[in-house]
Amino acid sequence: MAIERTLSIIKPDAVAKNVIGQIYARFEAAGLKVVASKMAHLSQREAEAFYAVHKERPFFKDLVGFMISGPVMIQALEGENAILKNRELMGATDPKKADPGTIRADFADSIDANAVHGSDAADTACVEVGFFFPGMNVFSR
Ligand code: RTP
Ligand code: MG
Repeated sequence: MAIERTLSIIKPDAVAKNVIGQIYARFEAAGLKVVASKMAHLSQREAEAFYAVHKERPFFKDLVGFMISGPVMIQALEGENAILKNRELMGATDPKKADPGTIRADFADSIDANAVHGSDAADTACVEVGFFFPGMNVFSR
C-alpha cells in the first residue's frame, strides 16, 4: 500500500458549526496526518479555479457561491491509501445517502452544505494539494 497525500477542505457549513476539531480527530483516528493546513476565505476566482472541473455542471454556480460564503479549513492529509481512506471517512456526496458514522452523515445538512471536500483520485490530489500548498508549505515526516 502506498503512502499518499490528499487535499481536504472543511467547508463553510462545518466551520460555522465549530466542528473542525471533531473532523480532525477522525483523520487522526484513521491514521491520516495533517501535513499542511490553513484557514482561508476563498475569493470567487479561487473557488472557480479550484472547482474548474465542474464548470459546465448545473450546480457550479451554487457550489462556488457556497464555498465563498464563509471561511474554510484547508489541509493536506498524508498516510497509507490516504485518498480512498479520506473519501470513506467523508461518506457519500449527499448526506442523506452517507453511511452512518461518516463525516457527512454526522455533520452535513444537504448535498450543497456537505461539510467536507476530498480529492477523488491520485491525479486530482496532486493538482489540488499543489493548488493550495506549493511544495514549501507541506511538512511530511
Ligand atoms: P467534493 O468534490 O466536494 O469532495 O464532493 P464529491 O466529490 O463527493 O462530489 P462532486 O461530484 O465532486 O461535486 C462537488 C460538490 O458539488 C456539489 N454538488 N451538488 N446539486 C447537485 O446535484 C450536486 N452535485 C454535486 C456538492 O457540494 C459536491 O460536494
Ligand atoms: Mg469531487
